[in-house]
Amino acid sequence: MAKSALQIARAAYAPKVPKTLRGTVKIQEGAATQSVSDQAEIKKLFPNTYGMPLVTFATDTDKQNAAAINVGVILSGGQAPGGHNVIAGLFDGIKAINSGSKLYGFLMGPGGLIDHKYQELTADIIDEYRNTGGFDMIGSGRTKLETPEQFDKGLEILKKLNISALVIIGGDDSNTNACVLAEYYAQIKAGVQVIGCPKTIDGDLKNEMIETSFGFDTACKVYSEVIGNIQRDCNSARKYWHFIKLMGRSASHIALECALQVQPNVCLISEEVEAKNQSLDDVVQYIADIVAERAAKGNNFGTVLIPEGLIEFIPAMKKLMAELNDFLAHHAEDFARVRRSEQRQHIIANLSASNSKIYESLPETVARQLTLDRDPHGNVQVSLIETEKLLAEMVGNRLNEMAAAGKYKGKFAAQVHFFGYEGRCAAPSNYDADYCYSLGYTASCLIGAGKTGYMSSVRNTTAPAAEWLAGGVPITMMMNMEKRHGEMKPVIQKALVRLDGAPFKKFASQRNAWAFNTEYVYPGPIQYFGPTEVCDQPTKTLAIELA
Ligand code: FBP
Repeated sequence: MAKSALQIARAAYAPKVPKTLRGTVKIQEGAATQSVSDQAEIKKLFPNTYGMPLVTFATDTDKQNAAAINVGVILSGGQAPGGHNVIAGLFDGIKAINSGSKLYGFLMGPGGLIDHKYQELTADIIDEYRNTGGFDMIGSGRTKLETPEQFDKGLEILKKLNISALVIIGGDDSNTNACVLAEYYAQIKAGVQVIGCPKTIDGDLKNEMIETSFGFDTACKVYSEVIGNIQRDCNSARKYWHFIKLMGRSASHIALECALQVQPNVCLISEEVEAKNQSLDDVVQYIADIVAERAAKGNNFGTVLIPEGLIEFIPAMKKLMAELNDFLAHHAEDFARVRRSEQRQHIIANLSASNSKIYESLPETVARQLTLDRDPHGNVQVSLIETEKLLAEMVGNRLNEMAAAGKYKGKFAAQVHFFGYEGRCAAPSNYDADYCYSLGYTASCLIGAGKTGYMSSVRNTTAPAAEWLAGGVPITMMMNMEKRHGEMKPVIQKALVRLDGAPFKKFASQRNAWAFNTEYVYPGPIQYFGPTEVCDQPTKTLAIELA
């Protein structure tokens, strides 16, 4: 593999780790846990892995003599910067337990376990990928591990390779599956532990014990750099409004973090739109009013940040999408037989009157995008819905109406952008390189301590890395019951932006000034070398949350 100069220099970077992980570790067990809600149902579904204690690791003075272990690892779902470092940390951790330990990577996601596609990850391979972005060491995929047949098929290869622990690196859905798998293997006494690691650029896998999911830091820094570049261009030419959609599926954490970093003129927060029960029309009017007010001062330019999942949070659209999800889940085969040109009419005829009316009012492209295949977890693929174009077009139309009524005088020209994939495989920031390596190493400690059904947890991450706290959280603790594919299922609760949380409050207190004045910040690229105040800062979200 040809390497860039940065890659060569980064290979030498030694990730910073909590000081408790530097020698042999001992486990400390805390209090028993409960799921976040629906306790009775979750307890019934997870009799072997429910209620386990929180655990932390401390330095041990006794030298341990542990046996070699074989461990499997899977990268699951969307790419996130730092995944390779989780694997490197895990590798170094199991080698520290016993140098005869082996690590096997299952290829292209959970499907690799079921199809018995794997590769032994030796030191040479691991060294090639230290501190690099991407998931290409073993690939990733979105196959949902959910049936006992899949679990049994996986167990065949685990037994063949003498693997006694499996680490699943994934988002909320993949960690939910990790928990179901842990419970199943515990129930059939398979002798295989399952450990999860919190990954997703979306930042929505976090709670009291998981401060952030890895990849969020780097992805937001990459997006903020390019938004900053656009803002500088925008402020130089002063002739365009840039509508920028940002990845993040449901939650608006990425949009909020980027807003805190770049101070745009407008940033929509889906969770607020929902809380205020706003319609699409309200959102359009909100933006159009800011455009008009800036135009009145001669500023016919600006930036609008749009979270990827916005459309699902507009209450009327949410109801429509819920009915559409149920309809498509229950009539998938019939719908596939309907001719493409007749699909829109078919849906209009089959939805309830109110939803049918809204669906009918949508532009053709958006209506079609709403019926595209769901991902294997039943989610609408919001990255395929072009809300940035929809809003730019609707704001333009609204401004024309306002101009006709004498309420707007200006020039409106829009440019649209979608930043998503360009941030997911970036070289990890120092924060993500350190955090990921520590998460992987902690996973090895959980394995060494015989735990299963736990998620690796590293906390206190706004302090210097030496003071970070490594431990494990029972995955059942993060669960609640939700409707998926038309059925109630136990799933890890997604962490949405909290409107009473400090990051949102900070944004809300400043957004009017950013809307009407031009107070852009141009953060520039991630720095890997240089002073700590430039290279080692966490996201603003985390810094504000933990302040
Ligand atoms: P994960 O939740 O699996 O980490 O995926 C995150 C994400 O990047 C979302 O932000 C986005 O909506 C989705 O993946 C896109 O999925 P795909 O890579 O399958 O197009």
